[in-house]
Amino acid sequence: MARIKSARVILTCPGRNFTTLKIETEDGLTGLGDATVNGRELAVASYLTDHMIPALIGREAHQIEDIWQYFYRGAYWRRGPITMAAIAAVDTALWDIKAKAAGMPLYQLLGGASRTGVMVYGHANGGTLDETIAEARRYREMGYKAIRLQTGVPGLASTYGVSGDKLFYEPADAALPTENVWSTVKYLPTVPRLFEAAREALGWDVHLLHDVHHRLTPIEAARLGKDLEPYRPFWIEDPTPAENQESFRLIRQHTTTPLAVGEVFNTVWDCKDLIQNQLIDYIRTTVVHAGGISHMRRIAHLAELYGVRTGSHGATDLSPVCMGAALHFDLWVPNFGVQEYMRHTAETDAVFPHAYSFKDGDLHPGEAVGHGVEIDEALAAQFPYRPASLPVNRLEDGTMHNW
Ligand code: CS2
Ligand code: MG
Repeated sequence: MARIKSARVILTCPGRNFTTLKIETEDGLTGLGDATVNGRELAVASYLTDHMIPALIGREAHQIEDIWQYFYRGAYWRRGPITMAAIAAVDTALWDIKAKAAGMPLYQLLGGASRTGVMVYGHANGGTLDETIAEARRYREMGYKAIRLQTGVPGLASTYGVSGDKLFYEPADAALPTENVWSTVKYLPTVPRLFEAAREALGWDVHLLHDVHHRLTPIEAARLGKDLEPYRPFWIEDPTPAENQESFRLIRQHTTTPLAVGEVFNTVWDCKDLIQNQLIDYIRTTVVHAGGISHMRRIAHLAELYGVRTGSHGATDLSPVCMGAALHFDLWVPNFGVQEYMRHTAETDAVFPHAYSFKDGDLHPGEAVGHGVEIDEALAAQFPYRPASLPVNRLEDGTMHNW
């Protein structure tokens, strides 16, 4: 028996804001869960502190499923990014505790390793095509087997995924949203040119990916998919906004380029139709945004029935706690595809000491008990929360668009 004695939210900003939940049981075990929603860190902190933790204290920490159901079905206003990140944090912390109580790494508790390592993809980006290809070569030299390519668009001052820092990417760049400008007409021709140059420079023994970041209409996404077919992308991601899951059918009718979606999804209901109709090839839901380990397993099991593989989001704004838990999930899950790996700053890694490590293009969660990530609370306190918002996007004529 391990009654929950305390639970509290730790806000810290070691280079960027993170919301972390720490749960402690009466027998002295502690567990951590990531609750970070980029630009909405305080909302999740409040949902946990004001609406969940009071009902969590005193519960049996080992009853992970019952606690998950209590906070999901018990919330009349259910689902959504804030609610599901808060539930995810509790779920992840409880799995951390249960694995520690069992004296084993979390992946063993889930069912053991299904592979020797977790293939990850890094982010090669640059203001110009040449800069991006040079970055891609650098990632190849670091041993990456999969590389995401994002390049500047001639005529646009900025675009998604092109950053000053090359190993990590933080788009929440101001207290109030900065306004970016977008042009699909200018963007569409750049990606085939980028992939042609990348295949020329890197050859075919490397997976190449691209994130469209929700910015095309379905028929424009179909056009891009067709244009990229000669270069065999591993996937194009978020080709069109996925509120209308049916719109992926139109893309599917025109191209065999693999499709990935789901980093903004927070429950299986957001992707059930996409998976059951085989409209996608990779599901990108994450431990922190999609209800934790417990719900990610449900999504993965549904996906497995339809040949859809996991490809979890792993941006800098998902904390090392999420990355650590995700890697245990990735090592176990039978229908694994790839794990995104945007590195964290040195100060973030210092605040969140972790057991996972990178080698030859793979991450491995390590053999520490639990998910293998801790928090240095004294150091975390030295980085107070700082308001930061994601940008917004407008077309050149001022029309609001998707960022
Ligand atoms: C992106 C993210 O990594 C990705 O695939 O979509 O960088 C996303 O823009 C950020 O996580 C938003 O906070
Ligand atoms: Mg993305």
